[in-house]
Amino acid sequence: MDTKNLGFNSKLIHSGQFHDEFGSATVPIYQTSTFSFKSADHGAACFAGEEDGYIYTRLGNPTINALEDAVADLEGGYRGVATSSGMGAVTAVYFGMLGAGMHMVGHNAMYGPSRMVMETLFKKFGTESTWVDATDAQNVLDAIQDNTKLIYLETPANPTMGITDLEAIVKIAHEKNIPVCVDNTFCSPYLQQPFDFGVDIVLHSMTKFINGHADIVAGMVITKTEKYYSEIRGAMMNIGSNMDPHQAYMVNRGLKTLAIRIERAQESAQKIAYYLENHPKIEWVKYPGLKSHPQYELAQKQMKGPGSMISFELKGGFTAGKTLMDNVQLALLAVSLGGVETLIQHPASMTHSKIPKKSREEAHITDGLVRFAVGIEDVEDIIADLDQALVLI
Ligand code: LCS
Repeated sequence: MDTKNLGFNSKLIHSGQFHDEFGSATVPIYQTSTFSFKSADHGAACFAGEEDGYIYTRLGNPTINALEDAVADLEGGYRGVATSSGMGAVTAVYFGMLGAGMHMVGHNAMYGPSRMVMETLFKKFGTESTWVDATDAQNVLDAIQDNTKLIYLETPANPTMGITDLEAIVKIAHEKNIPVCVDNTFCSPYLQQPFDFGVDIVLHSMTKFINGHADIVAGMVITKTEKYYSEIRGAMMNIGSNMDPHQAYMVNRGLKTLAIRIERAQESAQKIAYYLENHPKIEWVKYPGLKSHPQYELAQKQMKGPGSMISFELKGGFTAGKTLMDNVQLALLAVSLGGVETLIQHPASMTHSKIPKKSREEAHITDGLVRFAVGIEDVEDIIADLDQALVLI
């Protein structure tokens, strides 16, 4: 169906979806590794790209393509490239856009492995990177070199909740013909659409909000136009970081309730952020919906809502944070985010532990920072859980 004039909630249900010859309400799982050709000529034509047709699931599959079309439509992009994980999406962009002798500039606070894979594996093959505090666009400009081929951002950033001015950075980058990629995982297309600000490539760990049920690991890259699409799809197909049809079915199922899940968690997160900000044992809270957030005004302009991720630090630093994490009962002590259940974790010893301490400190990922991913339970229960654990500190 043509979804062009539909609202976002309607697109969530209908974008990319097709119904099979039996009239199935949902996109079926085409659990097949390969597809038979009608004839030898048809097979040759499919390989030559002269005829449409599925060949082999690593290269394309109807269930996976439905999800790619859905997310691309929601982001307002050209086409999507589904991947086996969020890291599969990150590395498909790196492999597709970069090579030996090339350089990229990244935000210094972002999901740990997205930075570490560049500073270790890609460095080994001759790609250089510079990591700066991109919440000040001038730092990005200062880090650009003659061989810079990619600006890579994450906003809000995991786990500092720092917000980057996409419009300002796109302006700087495009003046020098450098494409900008944004990891939109923390917002999903429901809360932020980076293409509206001129960004060229958007990616997601769909393990988080898009799937939303903590039962699947998956990723997606979307390009704004045809440019860069084939390089990134080609990288994904040849590395083999493709999605599986069953995985695609599950994500497509979770996607449909994205808006109502986010609305619910976000409403609770705002209340929890106020509660934490006013608690005598809390040193600081970073949440884009609080006026105390350093980029509050920018968040209002760039995001449709503040989301459901909160970072905070307790008075008493890591020792106090450890007591809190060991004593919450409703919140699960677990990494990941964006699912229906509330999670709490400690980035310095968990998600960002592979980043050297000095780089972590430069990026404001302090040893006492606790990350809280708000789920869709009753907010009174989440606050009561925090309350009983905070008493013990
Ligand atoms: N980008 C962001 C912003 C992420 O938060 C993650 C995972 C990834 C990319 C990678 O996605 P994956 O391969 O795991 O699907 N973030 C995690 C986190 O904060 N805790 O555990 C995983």
